[in-house]
Amino acid sequence: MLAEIDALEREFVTAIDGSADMAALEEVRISALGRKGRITELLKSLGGMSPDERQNAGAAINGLKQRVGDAVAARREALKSAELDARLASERVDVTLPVRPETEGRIHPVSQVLDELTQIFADMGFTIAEGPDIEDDFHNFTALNIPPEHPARQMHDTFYLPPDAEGNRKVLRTHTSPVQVRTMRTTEPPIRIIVPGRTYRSDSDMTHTPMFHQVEGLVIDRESHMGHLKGVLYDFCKAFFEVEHVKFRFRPSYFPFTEPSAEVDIGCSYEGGQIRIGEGDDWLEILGCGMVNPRVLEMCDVDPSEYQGFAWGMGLDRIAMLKYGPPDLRAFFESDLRWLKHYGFVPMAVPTLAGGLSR
Ligand code: 2NL
Repeated sequence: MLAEIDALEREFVTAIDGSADMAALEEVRISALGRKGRITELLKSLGGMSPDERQNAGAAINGLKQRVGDAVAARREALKSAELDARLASERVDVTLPVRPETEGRIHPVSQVLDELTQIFADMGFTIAEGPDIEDDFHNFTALNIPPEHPARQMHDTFYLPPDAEGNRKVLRTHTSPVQVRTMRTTEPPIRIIVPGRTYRSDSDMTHTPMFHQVEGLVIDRESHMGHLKGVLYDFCKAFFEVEHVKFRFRPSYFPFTEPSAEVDIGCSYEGGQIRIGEGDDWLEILGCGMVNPRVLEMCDVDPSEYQGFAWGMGLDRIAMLKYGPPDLRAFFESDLRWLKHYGFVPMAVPTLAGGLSR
């Protein structure tokens, strides 16, 4: 009897360890421990034995049942982990492979142009600054030398929020300049920042949307002057329009926050309905700029006897239209997927100065 049990154990353990998968293992388990299995039959045979025989054989058969059961459980764990390893190996993704070009999503022209500007100005040593869309009167107007009677303050241009308990009305910022105000009031010069963001004015037609995007720049240092301003903007124009030379002029202008102020025009021509940037007999206005008004410096806690600086501002949507050609500004914000498919950019084609901005 005991020899028979030993032989049975060797037979089952060999079969269990040799089972190649879960189904084979289950077959072996049923043939040993199932309702009609050989170990189960052995246990049934205990009924026909004498009490002495039964005590010895019972202990031996139960020991066999226990060890065969343990062997099945151990083999099951081993098969499971081998199965998982095989699945992990078959599902491995090589993230270093090049991306397939046929992706569906597109980068909006405004985002593309913003990424290009970021590359250009980061290369010149500027950092990006951002601030809240909802501003108070001081940061949006007063600190920028825009007096209470100035037309930009009137209801028809500015979106006002309902008044608070003290009767103060916050505004949706009408330009990104309040971010420069906040930076000057909290940062020790030298300051070199680019400020992109959403801006809001109550205006809507072919070339105006109530929400639009601006990029402003600010430099504050001890001896920053108009020559630096012109150099920065000239280099920006060449990099952005991806040309070797740009016809470029400063035209005197007026802004309350700069003195003196200028607008920048670049040369252009129209050939067969297509605009060419950088040369030609026509002029195109692309941005406004100037030396920061000393009164603005004072209101921003910068000492005008120690520091001076320059600033500029431009419409991001407008230069996106110029460079990439969508004709109607309103379509920019209609989320029409056919429009985005036509004017948008493939996500993995990230603009860099070395690799080309828009290739
Ligand atoms: C335009 C002209 C401009 C500025 C923006 C600025 C900001 C501070 C101080 C001084 Cl905090 N200036 N910004 C300066 C000149 C022009 O924008 O045509 N924008 C669309």
